[in-house]
Amino acid sequence: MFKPQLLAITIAISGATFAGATLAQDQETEQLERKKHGRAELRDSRARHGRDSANRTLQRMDTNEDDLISLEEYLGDAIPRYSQTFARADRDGDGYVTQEELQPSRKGQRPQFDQAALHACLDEAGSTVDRNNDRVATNDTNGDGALSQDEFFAMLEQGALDRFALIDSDGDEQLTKEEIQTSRQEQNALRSAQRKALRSCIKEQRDLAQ
Ligand SMILES: [Ca+2]
Ligand SMILES: [Ca+2]
Ligand SMILES: [Ca+2]
Repeated sequence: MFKPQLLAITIAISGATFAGATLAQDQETEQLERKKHGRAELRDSRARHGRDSANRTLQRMDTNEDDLISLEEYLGDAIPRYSQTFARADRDGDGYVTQEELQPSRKGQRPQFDQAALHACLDEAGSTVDRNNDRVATNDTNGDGALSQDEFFAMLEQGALDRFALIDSDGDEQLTKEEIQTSRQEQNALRSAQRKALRSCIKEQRDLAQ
């Protein structure tokens, strides 16, 4: 069920700074729900949650109330968050985002494992997770080795455009509730496949270390 291409896009757009938080939140919610419900009920509740969340997204972004989200409405929702995202990424507050600042924090690292072997295992499992190796290089327009606010905003803008294109499956430059819902379901499935690959690769590394 892996769609490597889609997965790559999903990961690339989710980005280092926000992906971790969302994932942790998802996992926490999932664990809580799993405790409360059985598996079948969990599936129902997920479907309900998916519908509700697509409805909420539509309500929030659809400023002209035509039940569709145009590219303009989509970007209008994303742009106000750029400054906050930049401020969070620029950890030392010098106005530039470096490659080091884009790396996951030490807390999220797994130093007890051979990182190269872990990555090889993930690659083999079909996980094409973008490990943010060249986000600075890719977006550093003036080549000074760091991302200015303008360069960072341009990167976020491109991410939003890519995300819109990914959701807009019929390419009519309008997002329907169904397109949002389907895209959420696909992303959730990809994320869960990804988590599964990570779990099994970590287990493999742990077994090897013993
Ligand atoms: Ca609209
Ligand atoms: Ca900085
Ligand atoms: Ca569409």
